[in-house]
Amino acid sequence: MLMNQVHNEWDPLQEVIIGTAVNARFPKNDIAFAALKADDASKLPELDYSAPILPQWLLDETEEDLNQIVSILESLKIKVMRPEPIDTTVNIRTPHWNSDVFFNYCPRDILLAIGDLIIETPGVNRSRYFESFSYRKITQKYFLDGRRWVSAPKPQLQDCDYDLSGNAKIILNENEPIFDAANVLRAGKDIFYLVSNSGNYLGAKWLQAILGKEYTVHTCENLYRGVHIDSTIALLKPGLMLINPERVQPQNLPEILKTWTVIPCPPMVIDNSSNFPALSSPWLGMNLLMITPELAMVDAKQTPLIRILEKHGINVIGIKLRHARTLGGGLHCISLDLTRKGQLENYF
Ligand code: DAV
Repeated sequence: MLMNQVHNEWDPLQEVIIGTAVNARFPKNDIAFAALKADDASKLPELDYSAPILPQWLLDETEEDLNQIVSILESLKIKVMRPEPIDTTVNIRTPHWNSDVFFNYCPRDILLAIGDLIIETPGVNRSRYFESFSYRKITQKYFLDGRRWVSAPKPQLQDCDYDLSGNAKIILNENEPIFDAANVLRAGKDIFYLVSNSGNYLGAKWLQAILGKEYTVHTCENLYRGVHIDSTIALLKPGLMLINPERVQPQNLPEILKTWTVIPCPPMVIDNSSNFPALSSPWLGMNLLMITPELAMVDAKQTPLIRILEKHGINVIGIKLRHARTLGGGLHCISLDLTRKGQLENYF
């Protein structure tokens, strides 16, 4: 029996990467940076993307919160790894473009772990082109320990890959596979892939080809055209999921998911104590991390959500991540579960 794998979003968590806020700053010339913003970002205060972008106190508070999350996970006997901080002062270039560099706060976007396979995904942002390098000590170690490790074909991310006219259904053209790992949710042999500004159809096709016949990649369409799936659907345990009621209705829910019990996420508690601008929508509050099928880690201020989870038999560890919305990542984003105890199963 193969150990050392991860098959879904909920089996007992054993090993996880937690991102870092060290050196965080926003890129100024990433053509698709807007794709990182929530789809309803127009309703949010505009960030001033000219330097100096993020005050040091905000990064320090975030690192403090991340370290606290790490301590809690470690107290639960979960192994936690951190990436190497990125030098975000450099410029990167390919034959087609140059870009400044994003920070590695969200491992969820960069690496996709399915079964014994770790995939460096063909991400949407130029500024994140080499972000997987900051995880290489970790991925190399997992490779030596028996995991399979691949990098998707590097997308060229040329200007023609994006349709920024505002008229397109999503900003990505279909010239080559492009997707962030956070467009994907895992449920054993069934994999859910959001088609959105951070994932095109060719990306789903590539993922299906790499995973092979044992898996089915289900594309989720017309749910949310913004970035990533994890503030839209959260799979909690077999048969139970949390959905964003503003984005998901019975008619756009993938057919196969209709067999599961749906918890509509209650309205989010919005914390106005920091009036710093936000990269994410308020729905980032439903971006949670399952520790076991009976235990979730959730933003502590989301008390209505916590009460509903408890009603469904899920205990909650409340945590603090004060600048989650500013930095564009909640608990699911800032974590990458590499190992969960369990087998590959069929849940549908
Ligand atoms: O709703 O703002 C955030 C998703 C981050 N992974 C939103 C999308």
